[in-house]
Amino acid sequence: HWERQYLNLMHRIWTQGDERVDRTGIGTRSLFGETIRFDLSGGAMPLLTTKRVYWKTATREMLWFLTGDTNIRALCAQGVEIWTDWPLDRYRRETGDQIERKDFSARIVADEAFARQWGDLGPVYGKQWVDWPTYEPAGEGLFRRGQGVNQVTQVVESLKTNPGSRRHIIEGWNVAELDAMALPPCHKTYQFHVSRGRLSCLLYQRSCDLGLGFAFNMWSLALLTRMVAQQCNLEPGEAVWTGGDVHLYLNHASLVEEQLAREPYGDAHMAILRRPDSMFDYRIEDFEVTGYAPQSHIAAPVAV
Ligand code: DHF
Ligand code: TMP
Repeated sequence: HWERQYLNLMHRIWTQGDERVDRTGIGTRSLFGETIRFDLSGGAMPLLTTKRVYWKTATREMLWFLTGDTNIRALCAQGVEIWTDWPLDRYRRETGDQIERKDFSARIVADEAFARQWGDLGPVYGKQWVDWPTYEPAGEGLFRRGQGVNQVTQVVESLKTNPGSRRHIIEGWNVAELDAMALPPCHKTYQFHVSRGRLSCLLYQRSCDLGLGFAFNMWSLALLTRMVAQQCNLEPGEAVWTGGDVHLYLNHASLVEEQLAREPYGDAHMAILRRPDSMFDYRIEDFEVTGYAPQSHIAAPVAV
């Protein structure tokens, strides 16, 4: 079962990882440079079965990236709270108001001006993917062009016109704008590859929370590959995940123990129910998952 790769990595990190103090102060055990592969043939999808993964939440996040939006308001309005903790943390620090998360999220949804002031993550994934800023010389300096580069459109175009290229890349790591981001991108580079009519994608993730973020990142990698394959009339190939600093937070001990005691089983599949006109026309109802009967969800605290 493909999930053994994940469980084995979890076990290796927990037993042999370098224990270190990290940015969040929680502490991690970490290994550097790991790979997990998944064959997407026949509609199979890499959903963990040793705990329930909320794939619709991860899918909503992907659709939100593709809109170019970087404000959590659209997520909160759909009940997706996976990004709420970072704006919340900033709001609490800067105002001293120790508002509860659910009240903060409700206010972000209800109050547009409040959302504009407190809900933005800076120029993160969505912005860089569909509107990477460009500049042109003018007089003494450089002027920001109105419209930036839409990397997603360009990759679909290059896959269609020049499938053999080795330059099919979507990049999130905009060096000049890292300071303005709530978090510098973790899933930072997606490279696509066509071979024998099949589309594969390799993700380079510089930093991976194996207990929490990974399940979403692996799903989203496969989802993006399926969407791009559909747009380019290619069959899905492989999803290749590579992690730089792959870690387990020290406060995830009970998750690790519980998950390593479970056996993976079953294969989730996904159908895309229609063929939207472009990468930007998918809706949550377009995705149907079958064969997913996971073991119970395991809650774990997120390190902010
Ligand atoms: N920071 C850290 N420390 N770890 C992360 O995984 C992480 N991920 C981020 C932003 N910063 C991060 C964005 N992605 C969850 C999943 C993905 C995600 C952020 C959070 C999460 O909390 N997942 C829970 C609950 C999901 C839900 O309630 O819908 C899970 O059990 O999967
Ligand atoms: P860092 O910026 O100090 O590396 O912290 C980011 C943390 O968030 C780290 O634990 C990795 C985790 N993370 C993921 O695992 N997946 C994600 O998609 C995101 C946004 C973060």
